[in-house]
Amino acid sequence: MTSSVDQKIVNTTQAAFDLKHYLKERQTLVEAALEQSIAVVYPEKIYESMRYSLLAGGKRLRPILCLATCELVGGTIEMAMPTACALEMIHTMSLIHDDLPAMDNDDYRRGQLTNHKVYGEDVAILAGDGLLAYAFEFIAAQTQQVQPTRIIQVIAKLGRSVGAAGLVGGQVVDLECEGRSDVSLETLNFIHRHKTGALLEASVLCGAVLAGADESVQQHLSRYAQNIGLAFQIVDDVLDITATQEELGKTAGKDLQAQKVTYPSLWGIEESQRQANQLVADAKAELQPFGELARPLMAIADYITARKH
Ligand code: GRG
Repeated sequence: MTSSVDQKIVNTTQAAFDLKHYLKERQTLVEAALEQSIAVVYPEKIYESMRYSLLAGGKRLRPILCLATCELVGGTIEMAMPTACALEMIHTMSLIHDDLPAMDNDDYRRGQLTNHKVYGEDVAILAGDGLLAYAFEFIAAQTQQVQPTRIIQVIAKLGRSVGAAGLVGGQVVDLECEGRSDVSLETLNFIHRHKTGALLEASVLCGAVLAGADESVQQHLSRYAQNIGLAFQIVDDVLDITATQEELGKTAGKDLQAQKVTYPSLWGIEESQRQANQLVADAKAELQPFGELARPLMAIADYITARKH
C-alpha cells in the first residue's frame, strides 16, 4: 500500500504528465502502422472498403492501451504494434457491423458516412469479415521478437473477447433488449461488460502478455480494464445525451430516440457521472503497484471521464 505522501507524489507527477501530447504521438504511430497494414489489390473494392473505415480516424484507444501495457511490463512498441493494429481492425469491423440496417442502422460514423452507405450492405458485411480474419493473420504473421507461446496466448485472448463470450454475446443481449423498458441494471452491465469491456480488457491484457506479464500483473491490469471499460460506456451514454453530432462524429441522441435503457435513463446524468468517476478511481487504484511507470494508464483512465467525444 502507498502512504498518503506517496499518493501526493503520484498525484503531482500525474498532473505533469502531458496526456494530450502522449495521445497525439501514439495516434500518429498507430495511424502510420494502420496505413501500411492493408494494400489495395484485386479485388480492389473490398480492400478500399476495409481501408475506408479503418483509416477514418477515431481515438485509437485500444491500440494505445495495448502499446502502453506492453511498455509498462518492459516490452517495446515494436513488439505490440501488430496486435495494436489488429485490435483496431476488430474494433472497426464491429462498428461496421453495428451500423448496418439489421443492427443499429446508422448513417454516420467517425464523422463520415457509414461503410454500407458508401459501399452497400453486401460489401460492408464482407469488409467486416475481411478485417476480422485479417486481424488474426496480421498478429501471427507480423509479430516479431516475441516468444510464440505468448503470441498464441494473445490470439486466444483476442478470439475469446470477440466471440460469443465477448462482443458478439453482448451485442445479442443488446438486440434482445431493444424496445424493452424493463431492462435491469444487471443486464445492462452484462451488455456493456461484453460489448465494450471485453475488447478494452483484451487490449490491455494482450500488450502485457506480449511483454511476459505474470499472473498477478495480469490480474491488476484486468481489473483496471474492467473498471475503465464500464466507465467508458457510462460516459458514452451520457455523451449521447449531452454532446452534439459534430462532437461525436455520429448521430447524437440515438438512445433517447430508440427509447433504449441506458445508465442515464436508470440513474440520471449526475449519478451516472458519479459512478463513472468512482470506476475510474477504482481502476487507478489497481495501478498503484506499478508506481511512476503507470502514468500513461492513469492519465488514460482520467481521460475516459473527461472526454467530449
Ligand atoms: C465482433 C464478430 C463481431 C461482430 C460484431 C456488432 C457487434 C458484433 C458488436 C457491437 C460492438 C460495438 C459497436 C460496441 C460499442 C463499442 C463502443 C463504445 C464504440 C465506440 O468506441 P470509441 O469511442 O470509437 O473508441 P472510436 O471511433 O473513437 O474508435
